[in-house]
Amino acid sequence: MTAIKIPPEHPRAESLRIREKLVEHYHKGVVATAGLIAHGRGEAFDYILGEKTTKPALNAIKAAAATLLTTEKAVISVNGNTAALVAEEIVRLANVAKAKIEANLFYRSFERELKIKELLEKAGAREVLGVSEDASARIPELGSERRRVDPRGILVADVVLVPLEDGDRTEALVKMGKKVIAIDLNPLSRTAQEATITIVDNVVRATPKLVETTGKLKQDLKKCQEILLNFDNKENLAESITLIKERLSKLAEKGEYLTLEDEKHEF
Ligand code: PTJ
Repeated sequence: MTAIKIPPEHPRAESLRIREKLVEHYHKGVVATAGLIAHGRGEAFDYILGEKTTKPALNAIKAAAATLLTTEKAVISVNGNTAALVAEEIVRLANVAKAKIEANLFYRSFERELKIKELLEKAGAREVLGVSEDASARIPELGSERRRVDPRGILVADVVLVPLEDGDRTEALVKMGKKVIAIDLNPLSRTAQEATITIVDNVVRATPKLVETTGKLKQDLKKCQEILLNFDNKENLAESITLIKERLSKLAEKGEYLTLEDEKHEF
């Protein structure tokens, strides 16, 4: 499979580059077939959101960073799409937040687990939990393959970061008393609605921002507590949905095609 050459001046160059990365990792066996479909769904929401990190997303990123820094056992759950798009940022986040990394797949196969582990190790990860028989524990009341977790990782975590997740596991993890930080472009998804903190943003933009914010807040635990005291996930999600509504109304009022590039909206 030959990768296409994306002209840098193409108005959708960045979006095409992300697609190509996923397709490339699909052919390498990292991304599940359904991962390509999931990305398309994400792209649609991203387009509507203006392909920018919005104010509510930034607030959620701050709350996520504060949570990672004020909890004892943080675990970053990595699936195929996340590994393909942001492996290096995941490793940086794990280092700055002192979090563990665990592979956890919906479409689980030993081959994919291994490929994701290799990819993360190549990006600098010292340890990747949850591979093969290491995933020997089970999340109660969960039917999917995501129920299989590492007893040193997700099972005993007090906070789990779940980029691009399905709703069932988020619900199950919350039921187990864990805090769940979701990164999901769809503010209406069950994951978004059930998580403790929902970052409605593209994992490609949100993860580096989360690394940066965690680094900045690291020395200021008082500030972390203040951020958490003032954060309400339901209110923040409602703000994301309102932004979508307002943006669509604005575009409809203009009555003409408006590209993301020439739009001057303030988030
Ligand atoms: O690698 P596996 O086997 O664990 O499978 C991973 C997928 C993503 C296929 C699996 O978890 C799945 O089927 O997920 P869903 O139920 O399709 O949900 C994915 C969610 O992520 C949807 O709400 C999408 O809108 C959202 N999404 C897709 N791409 C991005 C995204 N959110 C943030 N950034 C993205 N790039």
